[in-house]
Amino acid sequence: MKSYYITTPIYYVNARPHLGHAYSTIVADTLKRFHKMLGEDARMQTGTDEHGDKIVKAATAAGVTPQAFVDDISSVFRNLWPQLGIENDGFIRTTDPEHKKAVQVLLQRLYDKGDIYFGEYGGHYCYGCERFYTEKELENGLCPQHLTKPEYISEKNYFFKMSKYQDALRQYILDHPDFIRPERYRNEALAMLEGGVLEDLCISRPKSRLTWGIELPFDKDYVSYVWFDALANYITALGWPDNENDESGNYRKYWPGEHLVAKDILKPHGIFWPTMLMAAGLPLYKHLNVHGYWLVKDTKMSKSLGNVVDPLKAAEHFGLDAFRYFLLREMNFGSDASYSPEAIITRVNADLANDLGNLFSRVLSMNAKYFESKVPALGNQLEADDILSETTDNAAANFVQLFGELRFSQALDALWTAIRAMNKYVDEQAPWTLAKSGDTERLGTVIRTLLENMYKVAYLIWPIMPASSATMQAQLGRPQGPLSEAALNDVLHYRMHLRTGLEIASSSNLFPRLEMEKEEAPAKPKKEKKAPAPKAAPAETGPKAPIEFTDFQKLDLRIGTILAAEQHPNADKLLRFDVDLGEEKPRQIVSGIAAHFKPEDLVGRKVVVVANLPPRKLRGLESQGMILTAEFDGGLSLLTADAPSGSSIA
Ligand code: ME8
Repeated sequence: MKSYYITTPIYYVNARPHLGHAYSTIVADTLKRFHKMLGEDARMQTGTDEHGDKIVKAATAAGVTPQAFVDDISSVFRNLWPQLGIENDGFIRTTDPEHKKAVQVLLQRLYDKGDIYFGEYGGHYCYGCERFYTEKELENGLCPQHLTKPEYISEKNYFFKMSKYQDALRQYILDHPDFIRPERYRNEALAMLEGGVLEDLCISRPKSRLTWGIELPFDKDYVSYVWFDALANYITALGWPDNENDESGNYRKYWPGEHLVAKDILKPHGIFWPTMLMAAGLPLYKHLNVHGYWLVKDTKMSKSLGNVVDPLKAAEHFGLDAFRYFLLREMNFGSDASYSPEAIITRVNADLANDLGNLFSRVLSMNAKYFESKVPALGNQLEADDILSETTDNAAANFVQLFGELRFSQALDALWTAIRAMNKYVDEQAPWTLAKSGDTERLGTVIRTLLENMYKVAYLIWPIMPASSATMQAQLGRPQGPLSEAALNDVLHYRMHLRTGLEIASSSNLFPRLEMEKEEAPAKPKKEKKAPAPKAAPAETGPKAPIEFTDFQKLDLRIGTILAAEQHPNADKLLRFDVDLGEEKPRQIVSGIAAHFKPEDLVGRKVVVVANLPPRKLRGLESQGMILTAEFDGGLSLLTADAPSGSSIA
């Protein structure tokens, strides 16, 4: 069985998890799930980076020991991941005793080989980055990351001969064009290797300055540089070095693996780590996959700006699967993306509530109405049915290809071409008209074609939205499909997956529309205060001012027949109707009459509709007209006339 190993950065425990950490970890989870779907033995690894100055400083500020501090925050990370639907197979801490021992073996191996030497070094040290900067690397004398003035430190330290591997690494990157991807980061890494001789890497800190680290096995007065310790996690987590030659161990099974990082840590992963692996005589990772930064409303997330996004709160507020979908769909992998409540609400309402959710809701409720919720048989197929299935098959194949290339946004967009085509097919095939004309065989074929195509989407969306995928599959009468190469091939290449006659869900409310809350809405420019307008008489009671006949003529009043009626998914007081006005397609009308009527009693009723009002959204559903009613003593009656649908009223 092919294996697949994906890692996230191990996060510093000096800060609580935020949106950026959640993004990398959710992406790693979806990749692991995707590779499981391909039938591979997939493993995902995350963890926490717990040594170094930064952590000591944070612990001191919190008034606790470094150990107590790291135990606390590490468990916040560990406990967060399952709540975001993440199934990590391992969680490594750099304070784990096995990791510490393994790092010492790695250090000793490089030392014995002569790749680590002792020397004097003076440099500009940034405590935030925990690294030395050369004069050239500083920007106006400041650390380019933190914009703070580094401290000039001169001391004796151990160095890793990184320069020795410079040419070999450069050649390796040239020979393996997708070793670091997307391409812009490969070019950045190459530029680092081509801009003169690479400096050797200072891999120790004297204990006189820092004790919170892994002691060097060859000099007890020094601890390891935090990055040297941290990078090794990717193999120590697999049980290296004890199982280096053990065919059945995790190291041989999963290494070399795939790394996922953001652009901030390209250098350690693109330069330090592969040269360390070369020196240790170990295979290099397969790919370094580098993503961009999440900005919040186009601004860098930072504690001081108070705009740090708590991923758990966001997932709870918007729905976990909706949040996961948004992150993968919105960010073009490799580029920066902007997070805001408006962006997530717009995306979720358009793609999930309107497109996917609405498709499931309307098809399942039609199937309930016309076939008592049983999967109808497929009759003779027409060209339109074949075109739809072909569109879905192409979309599914594109989705799999693009997702494998980490082009998540494009992959989802490809899958959505199928969802949009299905909604269009519903409108064009107009099952309600087939039902009216009694063409049950054609009606069954249309609904069955839809259900089969919907199943493919439900199955394929699992890596991104595992819970919703399971619900959708169950709604179609197939509990969570198996994950194997054969199962995926079935979904991609066969068109029939459901059982004729099986009773399936009669309704679906997967993704309720999100409403913008006051604090989420963009600030409106303040309006000039106007003098209060004279109060109009209350509309319902008092007589209204006379109007011109030409005003009355502006009204387009028509007779409509209610074809379908149901409760509005997001509002108790509203009903949603499909009303035939004699036009090509029925109109969707939303009306606030739920307190007075049961939806099922209204199907088939003739009503009077104001047909030329502009469409209006009512709790997320578009209303394309207004049904007229007469009010009396708290009761309500529908205006009606015995005339065919579409007759105009004059
Ligand atoms: O660098 N957008 O840890 P760290 C997207 N311990 N991703 C973001 C992000 C943002 N705005 N902010 C952070 C470290 N990330 C080291 C790693 S690995 C051997 C050692 C994510 O806590 C992204 O994955 O600073 C980034 O690379 C990582 O968090 C940095 O996490």
